[in-house]
Amino acid sequence: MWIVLIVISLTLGRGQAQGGTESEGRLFLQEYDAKAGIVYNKNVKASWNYNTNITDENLKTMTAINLEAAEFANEVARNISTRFPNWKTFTDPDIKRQFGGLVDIGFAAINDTEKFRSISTLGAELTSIYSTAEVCLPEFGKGCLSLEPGLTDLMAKSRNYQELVAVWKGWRNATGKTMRSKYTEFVNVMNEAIAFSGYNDTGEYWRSWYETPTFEEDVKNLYEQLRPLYENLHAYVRRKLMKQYGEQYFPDNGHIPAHLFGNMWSQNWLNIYDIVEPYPEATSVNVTAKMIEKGYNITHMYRVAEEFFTSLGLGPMPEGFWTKSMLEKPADRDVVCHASAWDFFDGQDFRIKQCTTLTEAQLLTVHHEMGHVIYFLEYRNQPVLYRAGANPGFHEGMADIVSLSFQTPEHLKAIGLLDEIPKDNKSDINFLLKMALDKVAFLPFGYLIDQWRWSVFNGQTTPSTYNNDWWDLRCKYQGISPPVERTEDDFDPGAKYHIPGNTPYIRYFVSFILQFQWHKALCDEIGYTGPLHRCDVYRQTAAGNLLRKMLKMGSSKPWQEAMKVITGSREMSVLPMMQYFDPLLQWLKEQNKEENIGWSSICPTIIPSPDSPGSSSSSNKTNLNAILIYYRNTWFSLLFRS
Ligand code: BJ2
Ligand code: ZN
Repeated sequence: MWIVLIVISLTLGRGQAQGGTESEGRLFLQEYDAKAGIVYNKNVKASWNYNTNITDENLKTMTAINLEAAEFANEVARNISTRFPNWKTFTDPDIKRQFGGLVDIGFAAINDTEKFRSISTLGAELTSIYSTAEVCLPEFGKGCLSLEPGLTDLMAKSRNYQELVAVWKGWRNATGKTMRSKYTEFVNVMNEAIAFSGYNDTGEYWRSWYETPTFEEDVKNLYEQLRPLYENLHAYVRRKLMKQYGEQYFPDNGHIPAHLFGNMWSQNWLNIYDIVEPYPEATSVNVTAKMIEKGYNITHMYRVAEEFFTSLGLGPMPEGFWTKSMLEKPADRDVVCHASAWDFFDGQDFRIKQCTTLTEAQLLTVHHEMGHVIYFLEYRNQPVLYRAGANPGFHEGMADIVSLSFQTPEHLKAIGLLDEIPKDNKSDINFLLKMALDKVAFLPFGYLIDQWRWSVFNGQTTPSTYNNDWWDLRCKYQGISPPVERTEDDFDPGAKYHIPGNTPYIRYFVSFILQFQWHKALCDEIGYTGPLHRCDVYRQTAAGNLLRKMLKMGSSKPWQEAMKVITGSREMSVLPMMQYFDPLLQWLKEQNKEENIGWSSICPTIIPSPDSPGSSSSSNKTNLNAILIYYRNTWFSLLFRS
């Protein structure tokens, strides 16, 4: 009896001195999971309410609930450090991974409630400026238009140079320009908050989600390998656009004016396919026209996407998806139209919010958003903490992988959006060029957005050079120039959703690599032996099964392991993308024989504005920097043109 008592007290004593045991840790996580599901659910609901009905009332509620969620995260992290001070010595890697996730509470770590509240409020206000902006175009016989559908449609269809300038400039005046000082404040308070979590700046925090110390270098290398593909596309498209609009509009530095690509941000060039089509006499595909001819409506678009996934054995969308999603733009209130997919963390409620219209581009976005929902569905049985992509690029890769099958002539024929599958080479080049306008044109854009933001977060880019540094990157990577003068009164980054929306962007660059790797893996899995660009995995459950193995892991393991499950390798690689586009690259090189590929690295002058709101006009040093940059650019451009 004595001996037993001594042993028990020793065990307890030792337990207390060293903190909770591993099995207590496991119980703690179970309890956490049940509570976190409720907290997350409440938080997402409040955010949904704001995003689908922008009102002050909904903003207040969302911010209050955000604060509750932050308090919960803090409490959990505190509990861990008091009850499990030795959790890092636990042997179960899964418990350690979850504890690691729980103590890394991001912005919630800040010890000042008001400052935390301001992160939430500033983010919502910036998104609201973006989402409610309008541009009035009376000089072109048009009234006031919002981005979706009005301005997007004009950018896609107008071939009037001056009208395109007006839309491009009008959008930037209505959005970025009005949010400059708020954005500066937003950056400062986020950086201040993230320091409490031990990060040097917000960019470092965002990059930590990739669990790769060499991440920045890795993406740079991937980009460099793909650069020739982009440069060849750029040179070819430049020549076609010159023919369309006239050489007088093209600067002699080899750049293309940024408003001529059929897209507000020059990120996706699909809408100018008609201008750049290689062989007009061969087959090309006009999905929008076919959708209209076939009597598609909005629900039909979502059913078509769902059917693709169910044909692989994935999905379907749960019942509530159809009743609770916002699939069309409501007429009676302001909403955030930018499309998105939502996981409500209760294992049943999954929704899409999209101001859907009847076009091919929108049909692709429907597939993209539904791809996210498929990922949500597959990992719904994981602990709440692991209900995320293996890294953010994985989520985007999953969202986009279907687009590679969906757009093949084989697939479009199978679902009645194309009459005949073309077999000739010219039609094949037409098809590949169209895919390049979507997938290759995007690469530098996907890469540069966070180059800019990382530089803002780490202080290398200050408010006095926000726009200058933005255009340096647009010029360096995309080879494009603004069609009208830009100054530091403008804030062109703010005209792109993800800047006010505060969504990291490098995920999309990563996704554009991954989706080709996975597409190849799925095509190999089903025994496909033809050219990679004509592979369609529709109705192939073997492909669905392989994909599912990766999806259902969520973020429970480092992404390299999820990658291994699907591709057999732990690395990101550009080879499948290069293989996919190789026939086009060879063709483009031939077409570009007489062209100067590339462009001058000398960028347009962005005029500094010492007293622009948001620029730190009180700092002489930054003003001096801005002036120096002005002279540097002027000098360089004089030199170049002479
Ligand atoms: C149209 C698409 C995003 C996406 C939305 C808005 C921000 C995050 C989500 C997340 C998904 C998740 C988008 C598509 C390709 C390039 C980029 C662009 N909207 N988001 N909740 N795209 O990725 O779906 O839905 O991970 O949970 O922004 O620039 O248009
Ligand atoms: Zn996405």
